[in-house]
Amino acid sequence: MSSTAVGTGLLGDLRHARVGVVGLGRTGLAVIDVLATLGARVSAFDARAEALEALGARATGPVVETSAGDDAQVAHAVAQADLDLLIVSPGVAATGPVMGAAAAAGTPVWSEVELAWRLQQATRPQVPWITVTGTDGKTTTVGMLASVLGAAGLEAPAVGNIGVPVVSTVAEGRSDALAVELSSFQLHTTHTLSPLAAACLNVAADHLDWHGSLAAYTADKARVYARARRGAVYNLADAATVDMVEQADVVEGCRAIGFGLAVPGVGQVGLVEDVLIDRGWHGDRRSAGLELATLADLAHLAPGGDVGRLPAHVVADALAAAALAMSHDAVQADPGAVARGLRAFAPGAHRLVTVAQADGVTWVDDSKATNTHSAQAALTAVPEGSAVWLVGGDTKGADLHDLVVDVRSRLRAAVVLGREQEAVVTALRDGAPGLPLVQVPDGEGGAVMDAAVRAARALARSGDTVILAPAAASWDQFSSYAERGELFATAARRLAGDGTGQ
Ligand code: UMA
Repeated sequence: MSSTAVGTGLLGDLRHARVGVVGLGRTGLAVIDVLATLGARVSAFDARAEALEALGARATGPVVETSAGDDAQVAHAVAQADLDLLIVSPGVAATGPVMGAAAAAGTPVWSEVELAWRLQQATRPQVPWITVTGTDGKTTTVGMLASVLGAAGLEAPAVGNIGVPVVSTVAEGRSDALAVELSSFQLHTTHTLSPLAAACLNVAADHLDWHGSLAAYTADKARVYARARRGAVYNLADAATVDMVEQADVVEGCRAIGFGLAVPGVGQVGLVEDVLIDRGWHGDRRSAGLELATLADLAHLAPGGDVGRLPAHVVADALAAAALAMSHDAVQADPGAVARGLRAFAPGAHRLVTVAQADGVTWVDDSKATNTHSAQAALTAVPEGSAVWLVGGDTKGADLHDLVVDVRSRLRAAVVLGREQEAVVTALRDGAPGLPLVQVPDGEGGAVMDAAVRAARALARSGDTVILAPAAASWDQFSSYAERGELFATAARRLAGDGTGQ
C-alpha cells in the first residue's frame, strides 16, 4: 500500500494488504479481530513472548507471522517484513526504534483509533465522535459526556483510552454517537479523524519519556482539534489550550468555545453562582445565557455529598462535558439532558474513592493520579497537615519538586513506593524538610502495598486521611493503576477491619 492508497477507500485498501500490528494488549487484539474481517494479512509483534500466546485462536485466522523480542528486535522484524501498513498500540513510544524503523522503511503508521475512524467512515459515517484529551480529567469528562448523550436518548458509549478499544465498538455498529477519550499516544498516529467537537482539557508535564519533550507532548495533544466540525472546546484557565485552538486547522464554521469557573462571556460555558450556563451554543447567546444544570446536580461527586466541598476540577470537567455535549443536535433540542446526565454519572473507580474509615482515619484511593498534576488536585482536597501520602512508582521522567512544594502544607507524612525512589525522596527532602518519611522496599505488588498501608497506619493520627495519589504510573511494581488501587483498598480494609497497626 502506498501512502496515497492509505488515504482512500478503507476496505479495498486493506483486503490482502500486509499489516503489521505491534503490541498485543487490549488494543492489538481488538485490531487483529477487525483486520480479520477486512481480509488483511497480519504480522503480529510484541516485546513479550507471553503476549503472543494471547493470540490464541486468532493465530489461525489472519495472522501469518508472529515475532517477539526487545524493542530493537521488533524494530528489525518490522523493517524486514515489507509491510503496507503498521498499526501500533499506544504503548509503542514515538521516540523508540519501532517507529524509527517504520519511518525509515516509509511504512505508514496508524493508531487503532485511525483504523476505527476509517472503519466508521466506511460503514456508518453518520455516527459522530466527540473527543476528549488532556493531562487530567479526561476519563471523568468523557464519562459525564457519555452520560449526558445517553440522557438525550442516544446510544453513545464512552470508549478509547478509558479502556475500550474504539475499533471494537465501531465494528459492533450499534452506536448513535461515540464519546471518545484519546491519549497523546493515540493522537500521535491518528491522521484523518474529524470529530463533531473536541476538547483538550489541560496540559501539564506527563509521559515525557514517551514523547521526548513537553513540546512534542503538547503538539500531540493539539491534534485533537484537527478537522473539528462544530466545536473546539478549550479551557479558559489554561493558555496552552487557547493556543491550540487558535492554531487548529478546523472545518469552516467550527466554533471555539471556552469553559471556565467564572461568569461566561459570549462563546463560553461557565458558572453564574451555582448554575452552569451556556453562552456558547444556544441561539440567544449574545444577550442571554441558557441554564444547563446546577452544582447540586454534582453533589454526589463531592466528599460526603457536600456541594460546598466539590473539587473545582470536577466542576470544570462537568462544564467541559456540557460544552461538548451541546455540539450534538439531540442535546441542543433537549438541554435538560445535561442536568439529568450529570446526575446519573457515576465516577470511575480509583479516583478519589473512600475505601475504608476506622479509628478516625479515612483511606482514599486515587491510584488514577498517575502524574503530578492529578496528585496535586487530590491532595488539595485534604485539610492542612492531615495527609499521609502514598507516593511514587514509575514517575515517567517527571520532577516532583514543584508538586512537593505545592502540597507540603497538607502533609503529615509520606510513604514512598516504587522501584526507583531516589527522585521522589530527593523532592520530599528538599521541598518538605523534616517531614516523616518511610521508604517501602521493592517486592511483589501485594507485599509492597501491605507494607505501605501498615507504615501509613503507624504514621496517621485520628482525623487524618491516608491517600494513595502516587503522581506516577504503576507499571514498575503493579500491572496497572487499577491493580495498585485494588491492593491498596484490600490492605486498608483489612487493617481497618482487624484494628491492627494502631
Ligand atoms: N508493547 C510492545 N512494544 C512497545 C510497547 C508495548 O510490544 O513498545 C506490548 C506490550 O508488551 C504489551 C502490549 O504492547 O503486550 C500492551 O499494549 P499497550 O501498552 O499499548 O496497552 P493496551 O493494553 O493496548 O492498552 C491501551 C492503553 N495503554 C496505554 O496507553 C499504555 C490503555 O490506556 C487503554 O485503556 C487501552 O489501550 C484501550 O484503548 C491506559 C493508560 O495507562 C489506561 N493510558 C495512559 C494514560 O491514561 O495516562 C496513556
